[in-house]
Amino acid sequence: MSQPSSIDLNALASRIKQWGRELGFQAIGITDTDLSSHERYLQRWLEAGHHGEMHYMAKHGSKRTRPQELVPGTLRVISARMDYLPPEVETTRILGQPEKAYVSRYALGRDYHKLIRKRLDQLARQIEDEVGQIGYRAFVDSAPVMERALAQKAGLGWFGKNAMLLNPQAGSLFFLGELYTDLPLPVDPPFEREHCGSCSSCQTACPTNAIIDDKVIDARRCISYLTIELHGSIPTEFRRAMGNRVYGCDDCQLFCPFTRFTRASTEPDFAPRHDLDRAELIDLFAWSETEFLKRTEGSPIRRIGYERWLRNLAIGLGNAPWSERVESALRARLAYPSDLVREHVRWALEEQRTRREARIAST
Ligand code: B12
Ligand code: SF4
Ligand code: SF4
Repeated sequence: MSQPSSIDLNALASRIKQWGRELGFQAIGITDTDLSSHERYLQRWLEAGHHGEMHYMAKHGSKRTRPQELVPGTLRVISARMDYLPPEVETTRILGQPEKAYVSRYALGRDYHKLIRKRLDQLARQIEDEVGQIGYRAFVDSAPVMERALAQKAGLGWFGKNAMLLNPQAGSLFFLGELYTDLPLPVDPPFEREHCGSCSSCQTACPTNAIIDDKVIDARRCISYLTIELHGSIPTEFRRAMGNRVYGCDDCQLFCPFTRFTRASTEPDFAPRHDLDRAELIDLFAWSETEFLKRTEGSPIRRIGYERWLRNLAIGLGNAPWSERVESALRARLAYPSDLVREHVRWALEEQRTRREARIAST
């Protein structure tokens, strides 16, 4: 850092928040780097194996909870929130239409990582225009950073029982991103008040009972993990409960009373592409690999690859109401050259067969 010593850091902090809003962030907070109280929660979670196959969660040791070990010289973290729910997109109604695919509402449009990192870099450059060169690094999601803990400390919201960071005026359908910086900015007060009270709607709503304690998710049970992070076979015990959720899951947010305060995002990048907010399972299952690659270009969905896409959709179709069309779409994939896909297709056909027989028996 090589800034003049005469900078008014209080005025700069206010301007950073103003610039942040102009760049499309809905909230900006500033905090220090002390995450010692969160270290033990993370440790406990890892020791219990709740991270499943996400080895990257354990790999970086204390770098995750000690920002200065990740980026030497870091003094402050500027935490930023960006809302993502596009306007006029259905949520729970699609969950109630089992022939449709439910794709997590954060994943309907273009990937958020690049967009948010770019905006954070722009924010850093605006700061540099004002004060000269600073040390900084922008993060969003993928780095060993405790994003929710930093956001809570920076005053952006509280940890709900569903482990999400919630804001009383905006719910939780937002992304978080950070700028680590060596600027000694004044810090904001942490968000101390917890608004959950006696509510436990998220725990009741979770289809797979993944919220095993207040603020604690066993990722191995979470549909988000099962559909996005897990590489192999999805344990059969969760398949029926997954319903039509084929990429991520939003239930613990959709059934949260604070979600009604969600503000729609007008970011064009988050607008749904290829009707992913309302597509039929059967139509997505018919995509060829080339179509999948083309249609998910620039989308977060692409990272799971075609095989896992078919795996997830096969479960959705197994849970769909019986129909000749669904059965024949599944049968057409019985010879697909992947054990993983074939195994899920066989399971789905068995579910469809049971439903067909029950239908015949009742007529
Ligand atoms: C690993 C991960 C996952 C895993 C594990 C989830 C989990 N709960 O850890 C899986 C794949 C399941 C997942 C799912 C989702 N994720 Co995710 N995920 C992450 C990631 C990469 C790390 C999270 C982490 O550190 N987990 C470890 C645990 C121990 O930390 P934690 O859950 O935050 O838990 C804290 C609290 O439990 C707290 N705590 C525990 N007890 C107590 C007690 C008290 C008194 C207090 C104060 C605190 C406290 O301490 C813990 C440590 O700080 C972050 C990005 C990042 N780098 O931070 C995104 C992130 C958390 N995910 C995000 C999103 C959007 C999702 C999904 C909604 C996606 C979807 N629709 O499918 C779901 C939601 C699931 C849920 N209810 O958490 C957003 C959350 C935004 C927000 N508003 O909170 C993040 C921040 C990414 C981003 N940049 O926007 N995710
Ligand atoms: S994302 Fe879905 S499966 Fe995961 S904890 Fe929330 S409701 Fe449960
Ligand atoms: S559903 Fe209720 S308990 Fe869960 S996070 Fe929302 S307010 Fe808190």
